[in-house]
Amino acid sequence: MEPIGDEIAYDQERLQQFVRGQARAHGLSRRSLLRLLALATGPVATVAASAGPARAGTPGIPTIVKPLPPEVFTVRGTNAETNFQALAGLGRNEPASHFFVRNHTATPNLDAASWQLRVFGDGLRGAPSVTEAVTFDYHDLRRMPARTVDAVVECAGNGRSFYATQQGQAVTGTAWRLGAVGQARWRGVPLSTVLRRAGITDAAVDVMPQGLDDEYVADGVNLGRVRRPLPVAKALDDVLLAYEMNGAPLPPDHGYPVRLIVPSWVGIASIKWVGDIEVSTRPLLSPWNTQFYRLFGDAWPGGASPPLTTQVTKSAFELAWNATLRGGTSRRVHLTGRSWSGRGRVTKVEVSTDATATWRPARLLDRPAPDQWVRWEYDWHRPTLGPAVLAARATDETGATQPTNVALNTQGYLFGAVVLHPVTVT
Ligand SMILES: Nc1nc2c(c(=O)[nH]1)N[C@H]1C(S)=C(S)[C@@H](COP(=O)(O)O)O[C@H]1N2
Ligand SMILES: [Mo]
Repeated sequence: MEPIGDEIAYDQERLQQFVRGQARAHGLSRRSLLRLLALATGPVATVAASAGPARAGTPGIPTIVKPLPPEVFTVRGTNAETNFQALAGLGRNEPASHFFVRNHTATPNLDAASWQLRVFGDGLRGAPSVTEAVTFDYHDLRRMPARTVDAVVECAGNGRSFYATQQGQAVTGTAWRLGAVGQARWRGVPLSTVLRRAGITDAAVDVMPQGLDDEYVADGVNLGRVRRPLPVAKALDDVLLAYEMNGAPLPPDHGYPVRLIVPSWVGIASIKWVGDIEVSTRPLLSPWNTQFYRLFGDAWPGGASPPLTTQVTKSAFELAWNATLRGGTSRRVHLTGRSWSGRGRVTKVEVSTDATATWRPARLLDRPAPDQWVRWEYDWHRPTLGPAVLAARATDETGATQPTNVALNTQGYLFGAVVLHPVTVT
């Protein structure tokens, strides 16, 4: 960074601090400040004057708005992974301050007052084109009957790094440990209500929500805005157009003003910052259900799996990686963690303190519920001092449990195997 005498560099730094929540604007809204900064500076102007997204990869322009303290988050490119030890002692729903962020580009600066949802396509009565779309504004949604759900959102790539570290397999994508998952209380309007009011017909088969964040460029190819089709059966079932997270308006990073919440499905289905929804009588395609979010590899000889839907069963200790645990004097270590599954309620969790050689039941601290994780605890008695490998294994109501290995897929999705967690007891 240039010295502060350089006005442009200074204003860029100021903007960064403001966006990180480290600076105050003294009564100015963030929007107004961005406008002022746009007038004051050249390079920032293109970003700010559009009231649109900062472009990912622009040096010095953060892609996530909320503070990312290192105790809580591990930053991975444009994304932030929740450190599981930061969830210890928190409720079943976690605060937005701790919720992981997965951004393809950057959190856009949107305004609920001017926001509109445009619904269009040949699956609606009258087949309105995108320019003739049925529109809803923020207050229209707020006036409709609301529903509240406690639900996990999890990235399909959560656990991806363990393909390399446990199975010796190279995969592409963000090298998450287990913290690309979170649970919150979401409130909003059932997507079915909006689709019915927009005039969905029996001929509709797919619904494609699209985000208002910047277009996503991968390997030099512009793939357009983030969007992914949902079959009508799911769209009319339990999907929410959410405008609240834990009783407050959605924070910018989590989709303000309105996002989809698609319970139990891979996180990419839960499109943030939704701006339009196409309703189609033919199946729709986007890169997010063709080249991404399917399983590719030798285990799928025909080409690829169908587009991913539900998440697999997983477990995580609320411990740092290579944590040091004090077990010396009390001869007992209290372990806690969380387990979840997209296929049904988690009904059983077992813990191993000897690298999966033996397993003992953990005690569930929450009543098993669909779309939610359960917290659990385990007392490790008389631990031997020195290094140890912990493991946790959950089983859901369908009987789906966590294997020791999973078949490789080249993009490293759905790592549901038991994770070996190294610790040291002192
Ligand atoms: N518009 C838009 N929606 C999006 C994304 C995105 O980059 N842009 N990321 C998706 C992915 S891959 C995941 S895992 C979830 C993450 O939601 P969160 O950032 O609120 O945790 O949002 C999904 N919705
Ligand atoms: Mo994701």
